[in-house]
Amino acid sequence: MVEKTFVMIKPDGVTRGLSGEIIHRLERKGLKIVSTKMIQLDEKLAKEHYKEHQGKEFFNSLVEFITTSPSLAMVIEGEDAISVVRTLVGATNPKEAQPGTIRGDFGLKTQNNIVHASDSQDSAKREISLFFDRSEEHTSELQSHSFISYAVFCLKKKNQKKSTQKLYFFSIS
Ligand code: 3AN
Repeated sequence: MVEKTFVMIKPDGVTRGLSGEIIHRLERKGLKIVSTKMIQLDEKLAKEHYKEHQGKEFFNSLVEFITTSPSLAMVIEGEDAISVVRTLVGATNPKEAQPGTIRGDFGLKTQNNIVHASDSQDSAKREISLFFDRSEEHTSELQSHSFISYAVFCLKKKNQKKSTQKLYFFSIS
């Protein structure tokens, strides 16, 4: 099933210059970025985002860390995107995360574990609406359709100048 999930490269991932590497891994897998923004979480948004951890001993320090500098928030779309992205991200504790996963390859600390990814359909829905307005939500299908329409329009225009008309078909995965 095609799903949308919320992914956020946290302040440590952004400041260490890992955003490109992380996006590269997601895109190479076949997932699409359908919304994105750089955002510095304020305390209110951080507490809301991590509300399931309210009361835990690491909560205040987690809120402090996540609000220190900007994060890169994204909506990622694809087949079973929620579980696929969780697999690519790896275990919460980077020391235990498998090599080949983002946390397994780039992290050592549980709190500063580089990237957040929704863990269920309910959290994905909640987190996407927390960070993005409806007007900022796109779908990969629309991206492809718009691009194909534009490409066909350009080719038709080009071919109008010639006496023979050719039809080109594009396939975009
Ligand atoms: P995940 O991000 O793998 O879904 P959660 O939801 O258990 O893990 O935790 C949310 C975030 O809280 C983690 N990404 C990490 O930054 C922080 N965190 C979780 N457990 C701890 C811990 N024991 N000590 C410090 N920070 C933690």
